[in-house]
Amino acid sequence: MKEKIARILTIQLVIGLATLSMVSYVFAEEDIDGDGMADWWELQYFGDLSQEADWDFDGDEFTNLEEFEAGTDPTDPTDKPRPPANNIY
Ligand SMILES: [Ca+2]
Ligand SMILES: [Ca+2]
Ligand SMILES: [Ca+2]
Repeated sequence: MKEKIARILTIQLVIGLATLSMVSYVFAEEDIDGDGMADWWELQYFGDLSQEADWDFDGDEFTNLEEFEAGTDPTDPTDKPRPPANNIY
């Protein structure tokens, strides 16, 4: 009888951890200052939420929002979004 109870508790714990992971994911999408850039991303690169979406922190001519959407480093001018496909030809 005790073994059965122990197993049930283990399963509930695993379910609980999975639920916690989902909550963390939602938090990662959070955008408290409403500038379209996820706050974790702003904190990772700038250390705070003071940067605006249309600013160009590293001066590579791509806005912070464009770099966020492209997944490039907004503090590194050599890491920037690829030019539009029609410029290749
Ligand atoms: Ca934000
Ligand atoms: Ca930039
Ligand atoms: Ca950049």
